[in-house]
Amino acid sequence: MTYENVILDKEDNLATLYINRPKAMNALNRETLLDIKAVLMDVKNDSDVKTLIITGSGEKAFVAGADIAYMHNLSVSEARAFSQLGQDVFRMIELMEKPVIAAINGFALGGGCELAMACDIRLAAEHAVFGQPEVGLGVIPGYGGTQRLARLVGEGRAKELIFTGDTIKTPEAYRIGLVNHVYPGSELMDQAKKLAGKIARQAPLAVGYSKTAVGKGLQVDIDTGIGMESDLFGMCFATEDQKEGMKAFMEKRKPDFKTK
Ligand code: CO8
Repeated sequence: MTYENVILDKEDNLATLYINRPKAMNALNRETLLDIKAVLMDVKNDSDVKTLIITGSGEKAFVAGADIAYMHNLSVSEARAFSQLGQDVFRMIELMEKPVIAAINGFALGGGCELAMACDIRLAAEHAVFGQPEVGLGVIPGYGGTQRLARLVGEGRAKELIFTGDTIKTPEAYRIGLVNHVYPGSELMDQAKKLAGKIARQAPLAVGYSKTAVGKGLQVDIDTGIGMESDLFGMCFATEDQKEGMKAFMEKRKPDFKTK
């Protein structure tokens, strides 16, 4: 299937989603969000795909935010619906039981920073720029930024970034824990693929259950969280991968996981 605003590339067990609106610095309009949603459904249902990388086309922008030209005349109810659409699409990333890596190749502002934050792991090019500049446009982050930024970097830092609209470069984003790793721009995709490959060699269901345990666990109290963890741990013992993984250890060989 071809999309107007994104490119989906599949190679072996890896899918790569490029946000592709070069004229608008890959800004997100309604159509782009719907394209992303369609790609997420595709990836979720494709048992051959183990990992998804999300990045921006070109070298300048990951995503420079929600599309301001599209938003500027929205009514209250239209703005709310546009916010909810982005929130729903980004939540699909978090709820999908496959790891999603953001390869942040340039500007990640507003909705772009929010998209990156919805991913499981963030790798950034040295030249990338992050921020939630919405208050300078008379609005607030609307794709989950007020919630995820505080969870990732802490309340004080999140409030300062959001209240000032300041942008930060990759080294500072790394320092405050917004990104996991920093690479020269020319190495970013290779490193993202390397990481995806490393994850793809693990037991797929176990990786998916881990994502669920961490993600859902962060939203509940510790006792509920560890209860959920033991349920999921038990469920692993109903999988072929657990049998193969432990048998391979006993036989001093590499496991050959068959689950898709
Ligand atoms: N929306 C629409 N068009 C954009 C956007 C954007 N977010 N960002 C860049 N563009 C367009 C520019 O208008 C320009 O178009 P044209 O060539 O037709 O004039 C083209 O991309 C290239 O941009 P610049 O010439 O500005 O390139 P620079 O290298 O000089 O600057 C920047 C790059 C710094 C990224 C600059 O473009 C910029 O500041 N962009 C806006 C960043 C921003 O404010 N993002 C936040 C938007 S608000 C948001 O994301 C809210 C999310 C929640 C929404 C909730 C739903 C209601």
